[in-house]
Amino acid sequence: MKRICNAGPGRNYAPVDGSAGRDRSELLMTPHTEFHLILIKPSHYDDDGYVLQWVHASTPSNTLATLYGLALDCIERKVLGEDVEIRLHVFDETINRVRVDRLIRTVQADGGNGLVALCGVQTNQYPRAVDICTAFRAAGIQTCIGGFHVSGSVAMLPGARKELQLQQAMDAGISLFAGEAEGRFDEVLRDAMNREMQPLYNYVAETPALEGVPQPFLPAESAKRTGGGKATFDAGRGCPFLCSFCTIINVHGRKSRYRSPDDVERIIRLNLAQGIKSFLITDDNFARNRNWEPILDRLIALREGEGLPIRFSIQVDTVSHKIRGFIEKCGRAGVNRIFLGLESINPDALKEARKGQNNITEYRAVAQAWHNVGAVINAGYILGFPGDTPETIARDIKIIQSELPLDVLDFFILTPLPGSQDHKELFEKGVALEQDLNRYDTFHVTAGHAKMSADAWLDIYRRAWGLYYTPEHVATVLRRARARGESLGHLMIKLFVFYACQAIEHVHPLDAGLIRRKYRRDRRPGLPIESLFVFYPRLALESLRKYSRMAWIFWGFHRIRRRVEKEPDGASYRDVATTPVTPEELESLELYHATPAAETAVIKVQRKRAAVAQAAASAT
Ligand code: B12
Ligand code: SF4
Repeated sequence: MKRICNAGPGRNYAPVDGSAGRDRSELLMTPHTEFHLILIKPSHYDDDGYVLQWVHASTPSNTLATLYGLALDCIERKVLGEDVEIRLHVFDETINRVRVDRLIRTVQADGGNGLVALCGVQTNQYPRAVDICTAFRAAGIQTCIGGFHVSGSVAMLPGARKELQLQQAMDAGISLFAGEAEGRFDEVLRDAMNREMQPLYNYVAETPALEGVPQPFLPAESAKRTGGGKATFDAGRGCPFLCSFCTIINVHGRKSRYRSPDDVERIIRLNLAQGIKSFLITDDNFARNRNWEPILDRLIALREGEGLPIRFSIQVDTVSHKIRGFIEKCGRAGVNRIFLGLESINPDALKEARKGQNNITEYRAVAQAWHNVGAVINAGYILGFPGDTPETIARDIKIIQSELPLDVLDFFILTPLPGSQDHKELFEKGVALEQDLNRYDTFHVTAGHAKMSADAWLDIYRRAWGLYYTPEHVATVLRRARARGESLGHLMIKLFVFYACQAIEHVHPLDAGLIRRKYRRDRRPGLPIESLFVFYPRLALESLRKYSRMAWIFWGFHRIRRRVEKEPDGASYRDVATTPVTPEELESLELYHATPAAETAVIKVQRKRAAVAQAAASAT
């Protein structure tokens, strides 16, 4: 999707360096200034210092889509004046190589007016973003970094600009933007045009309303190379809960802000017009979007009324089944995959993480409720809570396999992300934390642990994938899906991808993609550029090894699928995890007796149920 000029819904895409897309005679007749707006969602560096890039990445960037939508709106409204043409370039670095030298030449050839906007920069991407900006700054081109690293740091530790590496960027002439860009992007563009960029735009305290603001949009060319042809949008922002590892509540706030059903319908239709039918709704917790019902009603009308073939992936919490009508309407609206923040099956860990809304006695019910509407469940699991050891983690994975009907399970290393309460507390206590921000990607260890060395922690993190995705368990997950009447092809691919990304690339699946791209010269500053004769033979050998391993793993998963498909009586398969929830299971399942905290949770539930029964009895 690189080098797209002023492309938007209903317009033709035209290359920036070509004449197509502009009426040259018109340009010659009017006084004319060019302003290049270059949107870049940066990637980050791998352990060898090369930029992590793929031919096809796992997920599109919604932040990039949001900024792209805002940029199109600025172009439409000619916010820089009638005589200024804003030329828009967009790069998702996970799939596009950013040729800084060429971009500098393009901007300079047109008079040097422009802004390089580094979009949605997370902590692990911040060093890469700074490196890209530094190269543009050396050529005198203005740059600005926005996203969760800047916003989270400014929101939680405004006095730690140096420690969180914000001050160094500002000193190097890079502007920073904290907060959300809706309603503020014009100001940034005007300042860039006038060459009056401020070191820091700080809007973290003022979260904008989302109804009627420009909608996220990316041209199909990009969407087709990410997430298998998915588009993204945030139907809302903000979450009411208080998880201590979470940065979202401290940046987007705890109050639900949302788009209107009309906005959502417009996003859907724009994407359908470019052949995209599948969507990732990026709300961290769509179940807590206060507008969920009108939005779902509209989606149901589009699906059931007009027969539009739309499908959605959403993120929800573990008590979403308690919201009356929510899951049923999601199913009718076309939700076919959910991301569930399970995080742990140990109530002590959940309590420490202030994730009080997660009650392990609800896990089986919520998972079964989502399966009943045909959704694949992708649960997130965090490794490294204070009580965790390699042994308890291995035990917990076994319990999950046999007692919880989850499909995909993906693991994260507990990481004190700047912007979270955890990070703030550790920082204020002076606890030593990883200084290389590039490693805050949730698959590197960045803090100490009371019971595990950094090596032991990383080792169990890497082994956890193999412990969950055993051939036996892959077969079990497929058998459960077959008993629900689902076809197994897509689910098998998901299981394969989540296992293979870690096994082959040692990268989290959400950060990964298909077929690694690596450029010799795109290496982290400070590391040597390797010689042609070292780099290319090694890359060739590495690729050969990786792709033969990938083919072997795929073949293994494929064989399991074929075997399960042929098994007799597949429709009547049932195991402990898929057995409907009963009150008696509180006595029998290991989930409820693995730790003293789990037993306490059970006692509490039993007492509560007894009190409710007693109250009901005395009322009759
Ligand atoms: C969807 C999502 C993803 C998607 C896409 C990424 C994306 N940014 O779109 C995928 C699956 C790829 C992903 C992966 C990961 N993610 Co993620 N992701 C999200 C999620 C849920 C939504 C992002 C979003 O669309 N937000 C809505 C947009 C509009 O808000 P925004 O990003 O803040 O952007 C606004 C402002 O920041 C500002 N802005 C942003 N950039 C710029 C630039 C300029 C110039 C200006 C002026 C303004 C500006 O304006 C924007 C519009 O208002 C967020 C949580 C959240 N609610 O944001 C986590 C989040 C961003 N992810 C996070 C993390 C850690 C990751 C992973 C490392 C692992 C993981 N735990 O999932 C990987 C990294 C992989 C990668 N290469 O990106 C963290 C980042 C925290 C941090 N301090 O680094 C978050 C905050 C969640 C959390 N765990 O706390 N993620
Ligand atoms: S439920 Fe999710 S979004 Fe909400 S506070 Fe917890 S981690 Fe953050």
